Amino acid sequence: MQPSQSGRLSSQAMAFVLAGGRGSRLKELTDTRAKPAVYFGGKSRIIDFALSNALNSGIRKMAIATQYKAHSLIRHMQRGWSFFRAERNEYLDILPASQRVAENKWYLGTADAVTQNIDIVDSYGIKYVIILAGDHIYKMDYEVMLRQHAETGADVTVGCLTVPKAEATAFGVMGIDNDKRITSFLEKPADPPTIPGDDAHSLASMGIYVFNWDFLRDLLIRDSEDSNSSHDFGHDLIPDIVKNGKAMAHLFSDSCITSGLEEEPYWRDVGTIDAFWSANIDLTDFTPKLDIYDNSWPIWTYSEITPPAKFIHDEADRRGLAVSSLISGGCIVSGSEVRNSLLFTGVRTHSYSALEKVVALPYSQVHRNARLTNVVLDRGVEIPAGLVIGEDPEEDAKWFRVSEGGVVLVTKSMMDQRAAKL
Ligand code: ADQ
Ligand code: ADP
Repeated sequence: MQPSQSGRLSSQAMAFVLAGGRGSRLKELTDTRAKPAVYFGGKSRIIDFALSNALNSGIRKMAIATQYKAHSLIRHMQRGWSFFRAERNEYLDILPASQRVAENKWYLGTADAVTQNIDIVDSYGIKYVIILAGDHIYKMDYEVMLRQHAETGADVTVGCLTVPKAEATAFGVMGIDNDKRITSFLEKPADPPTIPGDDAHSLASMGIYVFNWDFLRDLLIRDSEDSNSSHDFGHDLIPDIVKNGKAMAHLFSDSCITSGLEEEPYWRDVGTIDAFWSANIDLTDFTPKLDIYDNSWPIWTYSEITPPAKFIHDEADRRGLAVSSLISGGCIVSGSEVRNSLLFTGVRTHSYSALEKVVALPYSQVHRNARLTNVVLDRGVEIPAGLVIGEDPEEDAKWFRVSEGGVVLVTKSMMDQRAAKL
């Protein structure tokens, strides 16, 4: 039976979203915006997934700690997430670094981002805090995790999932006992321990944590006085609780939201150009691994008011068409062929151009006779007539960023530099 709304622990919880990191492996895509503000899936930004999970889970108090290149993120929040009403006891606070403490300092680590805002969290009058990262793509009901936390009386509950051992070096890796109590925790180990009975996989922290606020508050104050600490959840606080307290693991598979379409739990870091490109292109699959059309778990966002996407014949009676693709509002596909691609708001493709596996961010434009394969176009990029990208890696690398996996990222400043030299 579903618990009644008042019995839901989410009504006594706040989400504290860490959105300060740059996401430097996304290269020039995060030159002007923080990773959580990077576009994803045709209409949204990466941070919308964590925030929508919180909202859909019943959480009505949120704070977002920003730091690196926060302008784009803050503008998005103001436009799309400003419907919280204090008179209904709902809050969404944006907490930029360096404005809260006397010494005018940046957030030193993820824990310090919370420590510097203790008074704000206090003012919410909540019992539980769920710490989230603003940079992952997944659908999860946090109420289930809160419930497990409350039932086990843990000091901290850490969200975790199974990853291939080779990838586990980028995560906090844990060992657990039969009751899911965490018995060991290593932050980004060079040689990750594997799951007993499965040499190929490790149990990785998702970087999401549930605490009782009273407990976390004391811990943060102690941590802030410790000169040996880097004030980071993964490096300092979680290993300390594993050693000296009660840390429990929450399995993502217990609370992930899947529709009839999704065969297995979906969680992606999208931290590299290759991961970003393929997670977007995957949405064009016949059976996508992530269902963004599930009305029961909507991904909330800010969306511009745009006219419908338009597909037209050109004067030579060439059809403008898009197949196996996602085309957002305001796009005009004119006399060109778009395949297995994802066009964000307001993209224009002109006659005789061809796009295959292209992620085109808002208001990018592809002029006549251009041909693009396996490309990411940053916002507002204009591809001049006749340019071919994605067929000759050496030529591409002269002007653009070619990823390890062979995806070509094109930004406005790359295009400007190219134009200046030619
Ligand atoms: P990392 O992925 O290395 O490890 P980290 O760089 O600590 O994550 O960033 C976590 C989140 O905090 C990100 O959303 C980032 O934007 C934000 N952030 C980083 N520094 C910040 C700061 N100074 N102020 C505000 N926000 C900041 C963590 C855990 C691992 C876990 C992985 C899962 O430490 O144990 O496995 O996340 O991805
Ligand atoms: P192409 O290079 O493919 O000929 P154009 O930019 O000349 O592309 O546009 C071709 C067609 O696209 C126009 O004839 C028109 O039907 C449509 N189109 C272009 N701009 C708009 C607009 N602002 N509103 C509606 N339709 C437009």
